[in-house]
Amino acid sequence: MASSVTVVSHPNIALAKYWGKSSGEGNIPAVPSLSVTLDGLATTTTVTFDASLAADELVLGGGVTQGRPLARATEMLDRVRAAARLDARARIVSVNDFPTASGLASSASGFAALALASTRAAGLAWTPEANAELARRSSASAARSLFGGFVELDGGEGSKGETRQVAPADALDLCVLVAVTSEEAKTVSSTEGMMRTSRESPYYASWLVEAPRIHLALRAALLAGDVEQLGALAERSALAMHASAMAAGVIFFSGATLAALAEVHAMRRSGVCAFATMDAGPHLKCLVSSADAAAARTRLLAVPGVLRVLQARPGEGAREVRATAAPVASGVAEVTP
Ligand code: 2P0
Repeated sequence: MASSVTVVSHPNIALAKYWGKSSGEGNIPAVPSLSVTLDGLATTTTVTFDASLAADELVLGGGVTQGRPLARATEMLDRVRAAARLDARARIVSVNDFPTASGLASSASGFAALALASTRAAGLAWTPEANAELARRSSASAARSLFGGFVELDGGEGSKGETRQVAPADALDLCVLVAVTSEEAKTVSSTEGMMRTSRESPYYASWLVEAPRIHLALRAALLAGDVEQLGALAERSALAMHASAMAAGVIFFSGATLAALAEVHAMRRSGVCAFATMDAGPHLKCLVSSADAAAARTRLLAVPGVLRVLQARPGEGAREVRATAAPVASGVAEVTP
């Protein structure tokens, strides 16, 4: 029996960052993190278990993909097959409508979609928490994209790495502007970057102390509806994470990232409540209220090296959608949300 499930999921942006892993099994973060799941950018993934396949197949963005991406997908599917007592291999067809592997959290939405689509296609009726646990083992930030709105992922020695929604998408009037500064794939993966940071950075120990404090304060700002405080803490988290990584030679910023950051600071000096956050890539995400979004977008677009600016708001978690047609060889599934 070939059973096919299509899921749409969105990237999430960490406001309080995860950087570093706990010792031990399960890919549990060394620090707690808190993110916002975005609308506007989407991954659509169809998983079909098919007994006639000799091996798992991965079609990413219309191209047959092997090597490390396929191996990571198979690793997740093997867990699903073991839980469902299923032998069949699977065909995975996935498309992103935003740049892949460039620090725009494509692994987060990708593994969130794959977790939900593969457990459903295997006939497992898992809770979002169980799917988040599966996703976390492949990519910790992916656990957060199973949920919508503002989402927390536990971390630290002794933590089980559980994930939960802290506030729904409409809890804050927040707009996320993604200043895209490169269409290239990044050169250092997040996993490698954080391993190098934990081994080589003289400031990693300080990060482990500071990150949980920022997380707690940011969580309180979120629950109090204080956008300005939340933005300020998000920027502090990003700068602390990057400072500790940079001291190990792990540098994700480009000249355009710094120019965009300077523009965000100029916005603040001119009275606009705008804050910046940066992940494992050269793009900058600007946090503003919806009233300031249009003006902030225009200012970011004028920064040399900013190629385009995507606009997103807090959105929904990963969800199954009805595919109106079977995935075709081009890798594009027609989807009716
Ligand atoms: C985050 N990042 O909290 C942080 C901030 C990037 C910078 O989580 O090793 O792909 O697969 O668990 O989840 C990106 O790292 O890392 C990430 P793995 P992941 O969003």
